[in-house]
Amino acid sequence: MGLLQSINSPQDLKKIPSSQIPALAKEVREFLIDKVSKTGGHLGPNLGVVELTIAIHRVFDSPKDSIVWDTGHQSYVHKMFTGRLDQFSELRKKDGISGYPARSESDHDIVENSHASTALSWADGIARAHEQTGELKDRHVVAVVGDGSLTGGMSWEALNNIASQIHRPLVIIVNDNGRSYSPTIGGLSTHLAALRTNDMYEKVLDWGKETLLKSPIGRPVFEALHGMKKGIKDVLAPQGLFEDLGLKYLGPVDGHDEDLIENALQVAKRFNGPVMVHVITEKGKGYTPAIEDEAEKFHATGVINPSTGKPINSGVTTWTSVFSDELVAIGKERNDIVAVTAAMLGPTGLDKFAQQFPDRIYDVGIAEQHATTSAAGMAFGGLHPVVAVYATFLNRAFDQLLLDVALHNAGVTFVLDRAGITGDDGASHNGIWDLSILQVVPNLMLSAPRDSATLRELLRESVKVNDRPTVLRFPKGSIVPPIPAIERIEGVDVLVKQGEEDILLISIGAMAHVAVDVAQRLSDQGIGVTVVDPRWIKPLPKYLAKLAANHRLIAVVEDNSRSGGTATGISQFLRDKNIYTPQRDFGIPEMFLQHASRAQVMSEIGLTAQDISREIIEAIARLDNAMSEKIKKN
Ligand SMILES: Cc1ncc(C[n+]2csc(CCOP(=O)(O)OP(=O)(O)O)c2C)c(N)n1
Repeated sequence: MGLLQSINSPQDLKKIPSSQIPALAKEVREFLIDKVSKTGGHLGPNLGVVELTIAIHRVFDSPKDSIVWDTGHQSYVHKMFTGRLDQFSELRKKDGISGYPARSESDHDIVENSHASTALSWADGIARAHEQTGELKDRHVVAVVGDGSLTGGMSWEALNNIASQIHRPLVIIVNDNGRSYSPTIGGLSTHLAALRTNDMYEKVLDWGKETLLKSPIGRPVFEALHGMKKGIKDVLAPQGLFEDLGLKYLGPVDGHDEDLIENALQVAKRFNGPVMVHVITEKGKGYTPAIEDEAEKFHATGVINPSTGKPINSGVTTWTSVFSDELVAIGKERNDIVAVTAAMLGPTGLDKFAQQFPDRIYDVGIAEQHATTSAAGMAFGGLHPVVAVYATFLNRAFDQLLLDVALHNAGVTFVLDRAGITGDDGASHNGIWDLSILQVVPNLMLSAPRDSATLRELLRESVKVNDRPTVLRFPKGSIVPPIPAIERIEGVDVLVKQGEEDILLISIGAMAHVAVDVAQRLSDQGIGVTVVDPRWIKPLPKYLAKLAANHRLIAVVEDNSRSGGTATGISQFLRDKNIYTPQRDFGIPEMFLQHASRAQVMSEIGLTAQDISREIIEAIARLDNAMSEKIKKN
């Protein structure tokens, strides 16, 4: 690892002779495979951007120049060249480096948001700021956006703005590997493919590289040729969408030929306006198991055996796989069920549905807003769409859910995977806001299954509702062992009933196993406890009010922000019924959670059975004291 170890900053990288770049790229790939196979992470995307990242840091001057990575999952190589090489053993671990750019780690990192399609807006804003402060000529702004992230609506809103300011320099690098997780879909990807597969154009590039770069005057001539490409391109491929928008288009450039990319970026850097450099890369480049993985090219992986690419912990049943199988079963019974994904067919478990019903699956690209409103249209047309997204990405589509789906009483089922604390992907990947934002949506029905049986059951109940939206949320990872109810009363599952009616523990979804553990600890202390799972948490079952009135203290346990979540909904529901039983809310404090394992985060914020039972015991002791004081006074 000689070359790589010698690089602590972009300045060091600039000193490496061009002839040694292929050897450096090889070292980077070996390093990535070695480290990411042990920690898990976005291996495929990073293997694809090795030469691109090298070229960016050799041509531009970060952090004076701003480099904005869209989504940020492909920033590992950037981290390696900006002083964090020795921290990769702790990638995505508590107190280790994040899997995304992080301002706390480096001045070279700008955008921490792991939600896609924001880079162009960020870059536009930074360039506007440079213009205001008079730094536009000295400080370049570079946005790196994947062809997948380019399908998101925000990218197009930004392009519309960027293209209208032809005097404002801004370099947009489209990292086109033809894929999001799976192949990118839609008209844009067809357009990129048309640009990409222009043989004659490639030949021009090859000729440029082979002949011109070898001669002493070759480089300037070659760069001029790049500048001329528009003309060539227009002749060969008249569908110049980006040029029609007003952007200078450069490319396509072979994204694994560092020399060529450097050249294109030099031209782009000197161009005095917005310019798009179209770079063609291969996801998983240099790693056979990734190349052979037709489904996702190792987009994101867990811990794997580096030589085979096989997962170390395989074969567990996940919440996702239970949903996946049940939806296929439902699909066989009902032709009106269709499924919608925003570029996440495999991760949401819709791949099985797609295989079984290829005509009833819609991959809309990274377009959660469009997915939601389009689903409203499908419901209007007589279908029952099931929109499967990660809980955190539903944030994007709140307005569409509120006003296109709920206002129109559309029978759409949203399935929110990765709800609650997801842990190692850091702040923006946690699904801890859905129960709060959904509380305010009129007509909406919301449920949270606690195990596989309730997941299947609630999914079936959800898709039966055709006159309003239903939402089902469950967490990441392997499913918990079954937690059977002792009885179901008026829709409420009673999970534990021990001793007097002291504590009513209302457990939301997958927190049931924690609630049952808390109950055991309380009853060990002689405190009576009833644990219930309301199953439907919006609207709340009326029977909950009856139970609340009969207990001395209510405790709500949920895997969501404490602000505005289910606990807030429950206390309002009870007050409206004139029930004033004291209530304690256990959930996630209103904060952004740093990356760590789920268990570490839970323990840090006090969402463990031990913490919760201790607080309940203290609360009931205080109530008892207050009561005995009152008795004494009388
Ligand atoms: C709003 C949003 N939806 C979904 C995702 C999940 N996601 C992460 S990366 C990715 C694919 C990105 O594709 P692309 O931009 O082409 O980058 P590549 O991984 O191919 O380099 C998706 C869908 C996300 N990060 N943000």
